[in-house]
Amino acid sequence: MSDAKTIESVMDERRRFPPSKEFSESAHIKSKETYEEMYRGSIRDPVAFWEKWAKEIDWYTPWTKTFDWDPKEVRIEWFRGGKLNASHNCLDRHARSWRKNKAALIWQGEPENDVRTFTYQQLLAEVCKFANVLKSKGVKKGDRVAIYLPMIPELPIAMLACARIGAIHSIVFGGFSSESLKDRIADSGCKILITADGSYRGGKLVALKANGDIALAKEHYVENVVVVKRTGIPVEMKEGRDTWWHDEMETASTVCEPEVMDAEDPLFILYTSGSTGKPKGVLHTTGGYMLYVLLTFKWIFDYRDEDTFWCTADIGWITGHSYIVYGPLAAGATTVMFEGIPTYPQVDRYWRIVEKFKVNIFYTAPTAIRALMREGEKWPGSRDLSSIRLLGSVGEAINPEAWMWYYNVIGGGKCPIVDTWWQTETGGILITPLPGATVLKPGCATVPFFGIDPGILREDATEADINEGGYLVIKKPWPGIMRTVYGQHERFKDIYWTRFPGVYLTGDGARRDEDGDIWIVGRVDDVIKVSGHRIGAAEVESALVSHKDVAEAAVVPMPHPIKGEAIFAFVTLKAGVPEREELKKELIQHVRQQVGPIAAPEMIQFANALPKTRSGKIMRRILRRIATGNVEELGDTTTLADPSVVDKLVSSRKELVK
Ligand code: 7RM
Repeated sequence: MSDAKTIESVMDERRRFPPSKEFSESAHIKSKETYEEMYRGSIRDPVAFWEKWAKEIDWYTPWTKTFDWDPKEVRIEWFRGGKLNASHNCLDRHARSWRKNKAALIWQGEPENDVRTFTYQQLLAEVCKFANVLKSKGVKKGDRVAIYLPMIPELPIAMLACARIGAIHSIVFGGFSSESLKDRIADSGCKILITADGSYRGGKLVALKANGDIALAKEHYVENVVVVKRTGIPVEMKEGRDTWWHDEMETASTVCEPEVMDAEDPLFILYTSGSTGKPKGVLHTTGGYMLYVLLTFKWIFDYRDEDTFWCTADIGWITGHSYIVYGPLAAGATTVMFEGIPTYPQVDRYWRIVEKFKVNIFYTAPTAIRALMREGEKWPGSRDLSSIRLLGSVGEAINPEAWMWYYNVIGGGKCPIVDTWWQTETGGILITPLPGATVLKPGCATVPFFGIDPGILREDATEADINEGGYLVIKKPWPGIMRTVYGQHERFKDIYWTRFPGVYLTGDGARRDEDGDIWIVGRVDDVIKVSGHRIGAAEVESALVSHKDVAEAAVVPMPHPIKGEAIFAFVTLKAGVPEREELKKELIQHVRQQVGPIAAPEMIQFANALPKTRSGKIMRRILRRIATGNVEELGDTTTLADPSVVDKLVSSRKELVK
């Protein structure tokens, strides 16, 4: 559980922001009463609720059983027997309607003049072409396709092409290292890799293809590599394996019938970090996921056909999968996609894009808000943000100060903020305000979405009292929940369904206030959220230990004013290795190479020994407090094998702060 201090500080928050009359009147969900009535219905009879709303999706064949599950084996099935295709739902059905010439995707490249807009019919044509390219490479239904691309239109095109032919995409964020890419390609047995020569990042060029080549130097099943030319940096093309995207697309047909998929056929795998071991391949299936992202998108972002929606996430993370691509396109929306970063060429880049495309709904992360807040009001103040009518936040709890700035400076004091809590595993948003119905509280994720039945449990599985922190669980499966860890169903059961049998364990702590609103307190496991990116302590530790001079490492979060959390590493060197400042730099570099730049430790402290229990378990609770500088409240240290270890760590931590 997080420190009592954090809990107290958010409990002081007494500001309330009810939706305005104008907003509520035109919203999909217009009042608290409507929300509550629909919510109660969805919990009393989830089958009837989801059956009714499943008609928002196009089905080739209707399902025969809406929901079935075996809590013991954790087999979850939604819409058994139902047949559909995700790319048909995102493209064909709109291209056949009045939306055919509506902008589906507006892409803003990092260079200001790189803008590409795809109508629904144009996007469909591109997707069909690439689907045919995949087919020509022998990719079939059920095959895994690795995608390692920057934020360029070819990324959603490749995703939807996979969905069209029933191949399972596994997208690897462009900021991950070749080593991480290699692990992910191997774990899911990908047959083909889609990548680019390089990518732009804050005016610099990053080599992607070269990373791909390193990843493929080891054992794998990859037969083909398709390379998008984005930057023009030189690459090596391996004869017989590597081809250019533009060459392949030149002759590809724009006609490709979508594959008829079962509701429970896999749609994608996305790797995510947990407490232990290597990242897990979170597997999502077709019917339930598509329905869940469509409905959450429509109602939480209160989407109307005339709106332009912009989610600033990278498609390499779940937020981009669900709320740049699948949710918005399933709803027939106009979705904006941005290649660059918020601070390049200047810190007003986001606000320029809002102004340029007249963005109506803007969805970003607290870390970006804090970074831009620091630059002052003059940047947003000199751009016209009046098109915005709704704001969203995701990735970590938003601190009330950032919330107020977002509300007043970006939203002009008139736009609701939806603070959306969810996870890679949940597919879509679970806890969030409904903007026309919910009274907002800065820093509070508020209420469950329809069909979501959360609990906050004590160690002994009883329900926590009002304002008592506990484990956040969800008591029953919803359509968007992951179905398994790819190839490791036992791991899925162990991680999520064993601590409290039969309920989904989120890994987060939460409390419910006197109004019944849910406040997320933070992770209760060893996951660190660095700038909203999810990093497993175990991965960073194993990267550190793989360095020749390191004997042992323990990694914990430390608070950071912009990143939210940063990585603090305690490192024990091998006997005889001197402690040098240079070595710290080398270790940081090593982690960047092994995992990726996002996992680089902020601070390293050398430690002769780490605090351990008599059974040899590292006591992270103590290390967390030391890293935070919170050494007055170290708690009970009597169970340590050698309590003097702690005193040494505390005194050397003090020296670290100059
Ligand atoms: C969407 C995403 C999931 C973890 C989750 C939380 C944290 C996400 C919020 C939040 C407080 C929020 N997927 N988290 N959103 N905490 N308020 N609105 O981030 O798989 O990468 O991370 O992120 O700890 O468990 S994720």
